[in-house]
Amino acid sequence: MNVSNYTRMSGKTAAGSVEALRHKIDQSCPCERPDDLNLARHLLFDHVIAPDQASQRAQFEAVSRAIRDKLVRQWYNTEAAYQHQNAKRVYYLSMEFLMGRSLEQNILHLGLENVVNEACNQYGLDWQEILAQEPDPGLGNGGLGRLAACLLDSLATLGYPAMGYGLRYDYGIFKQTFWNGWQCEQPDHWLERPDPWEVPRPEQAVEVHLNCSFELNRGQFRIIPNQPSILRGIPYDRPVVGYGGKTINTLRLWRAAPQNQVDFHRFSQGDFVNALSGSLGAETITRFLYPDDSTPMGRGLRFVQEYFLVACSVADAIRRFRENNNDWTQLPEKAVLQLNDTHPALAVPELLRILLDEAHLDWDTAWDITRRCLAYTNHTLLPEALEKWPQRYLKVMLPRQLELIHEINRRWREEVTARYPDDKARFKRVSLIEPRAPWKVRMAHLAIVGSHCINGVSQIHTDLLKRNVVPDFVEMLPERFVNMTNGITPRRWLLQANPGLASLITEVIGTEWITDLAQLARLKPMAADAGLAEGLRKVKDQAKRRLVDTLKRQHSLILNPDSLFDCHIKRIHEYKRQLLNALHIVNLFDRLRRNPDLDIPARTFIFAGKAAPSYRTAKLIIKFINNLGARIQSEPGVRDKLQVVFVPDYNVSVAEKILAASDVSEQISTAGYEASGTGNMKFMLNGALTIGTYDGATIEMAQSAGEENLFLFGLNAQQVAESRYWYNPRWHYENDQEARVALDLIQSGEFDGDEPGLFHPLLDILLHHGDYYMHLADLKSYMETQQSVGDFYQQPEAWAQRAWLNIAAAGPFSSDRTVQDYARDVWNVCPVEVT
Ligand code: 26Q
Repeated sequence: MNVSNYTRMSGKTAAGSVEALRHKIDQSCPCERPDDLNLARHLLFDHVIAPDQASQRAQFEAVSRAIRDKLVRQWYNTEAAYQHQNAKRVYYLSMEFLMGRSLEQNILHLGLENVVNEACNQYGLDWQEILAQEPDPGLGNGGLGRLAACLLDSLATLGYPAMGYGLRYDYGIFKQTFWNGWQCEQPDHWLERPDPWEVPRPEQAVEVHLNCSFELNRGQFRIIPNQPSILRGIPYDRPVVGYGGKTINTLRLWRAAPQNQVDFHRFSQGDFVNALSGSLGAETITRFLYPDDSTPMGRGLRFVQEYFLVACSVADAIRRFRENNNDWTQLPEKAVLQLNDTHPALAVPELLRILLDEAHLDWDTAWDITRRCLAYTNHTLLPEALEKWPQRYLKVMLPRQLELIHEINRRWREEVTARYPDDKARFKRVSLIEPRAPWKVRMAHLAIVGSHCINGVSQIHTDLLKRNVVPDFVEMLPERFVNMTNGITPRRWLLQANPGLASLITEVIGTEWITDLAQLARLKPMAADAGLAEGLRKVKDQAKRRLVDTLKRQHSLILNPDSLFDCHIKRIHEYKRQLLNALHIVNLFDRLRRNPDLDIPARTFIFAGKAAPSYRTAKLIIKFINNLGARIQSEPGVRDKLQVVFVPDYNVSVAEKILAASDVSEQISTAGYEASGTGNMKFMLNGALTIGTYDGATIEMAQSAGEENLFLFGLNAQQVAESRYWYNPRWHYENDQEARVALDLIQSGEFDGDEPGLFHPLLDILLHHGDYYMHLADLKSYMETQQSVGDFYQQPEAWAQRAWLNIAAAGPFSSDRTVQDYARDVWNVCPVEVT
């Protein structure tokens, strides 16, 4: 095997494999020469401007429209093939989709990078700048939304007839900036300029019936009971291009609009402003994405959003079914709706309502069809995150659906009573409605009873879900519970995010890994190869320098590219323990200040992630990390060895840049609290080594790579649960030097800047309020393990070998594998050949 010369990186050499799959598209829509792209035509006709005068934004739109032209025919063919074969379809219902930018991905998936390159040269376009013009659609909070995007990518790449259903929020997740180290939130008006990818389809609008109306009066969203109204859901379609461009599926996002734009009575009386108030109320429904963990304020609107998604999507799926079928009992053979968490759980009463009231089926038939069409994925065990909606919301807005929920509950509890006649406590536990005022509907119970399949997202999560959260349901319906470990798409997270490493891998094992990630296992026997070690070192080094340049240009952050990049990038939450990482850094600061000659490798700690606007502790943790970074920067003996940066406004595009440059991946959640994680997999695939706890899918990564090839530490989930009763953080303060050093330094005001006592709430959490997430219990073993990480980094060959062993073991964490598991065990669907 020739493993020499890994160093000459030629960008995306993997494109060769797409070439073969392109011939069909080329026949009808040739795209071999730059002129075939018709860039100038788009600039002239869409923007009425000459190429040399167009702004970069206009250039971005023109290139995107030109690329869209190249995919529409196959997009159309895909739908035609599904129609023609009357194929069973997967509908993925999600309140969130974090798709990332589209232009580069679509070019890559269509194999058009050479043509686009030439076109850019011809017109003198700055490619990187054009790519940067595209807003990163932030239609999600984090893992759940990104998982939806990875699954859609795999569904299209594998040729499954699938569609994503979501909401077209005018405003995505807020933009994050820092002011004096504090998180500030800015609105994300991502649709301010026309989006070249979306296709509005007003002719396919659906009606949503509610028993109330909405009004926007002096900025207040109001629900007016007993005034039935009809909303319009207008679909906006976005192409989901499978790798190779054969299958192009659709992400359909709904926008809310009023049925009647104006109140004609008011209008004719000259009250023009108020004549529009109802219409503004309707449009408010898809105005913005709710941030995770937000305050109860305005939650009623979130409920309406959830129903709106469900009503539009179920109606749309059923209309499509009815176009080719007239036997309602065939619905489960033709459609399966996957519920991404309980957010779309109202699909249960909604589908049942249609089958009863519109198809006029009897209860047993309608209920059987409903259950066989629906499946539910759980993403969290945190009790505060399990959705419950006040029954009065349903009473006011959806009385018929509430009636159905009561009947579902009655029948379900009858089944439970039949099996456990005297178990009153169980009867209360399994109810779909909390058995006390204010009578909330338990959405997880509704989703479980209404689905034929319920899954967790990693083995440990599924086990804990079954054992601790819904054991009564598992006893009654054991066969419905399955595990579907999450995955990530290797196209975006390796091929696109890390072209250097992608090319290196392709030079060694060819391009097959792009659509069959298990091929990476072929790298295992070569993991100790000196040429490969050198190759990895070089691509990492280049990626680090690229990140350093970007952060300098965009945020004036100055990083040392020759240091170890230790990355903790994810939403800020106490269970994810950014604070544990910070306590380690405080200790390093202390040690280096005492002894600047300490023999440890220079380290840059890179944080990124947003805190929910109402989550005060999370925001204080951000402020603490920023102050810590600033304090270290001001200490001459320390700053050459240690650096802390917080990269603002974490999103998919930022993740792509950081991952490629990472050496160490922080996956240090309190064991038992991270359902799966998917960032952990992205790091593994990009050749970073993991320091982590026995939690989520990190456990499965360790099983795949060999536990000795990760740096695992700390209490496991069982130990966390068992020690809760007697855990005493004070004991650690009194007995562990690491805890004492860190807490004393924070207490001393070392990091307070000019705001004394600023971080007392963090000390309170750790020392006086019981340290719920057990930072202090794990600090000692975390620090010891971090010491081994640092020592090991001093042996570059051994480090590279271990990184390769991790890459070689990443195959099972492809979302292609996840999708195939769902297709076989949950959806019972097959791929469809598109010609
Ligand atoms: C609920 C009600 C009102 C407003 C917001 C929400 C809300 C929104 C988003 C609740 C939860 C979420 C997101 C949860 C999430 O991202 N969970 C993550 O899912 C990943 C994919 O399965 C897992 O890998 C992560 O472990 C899990 O934390």
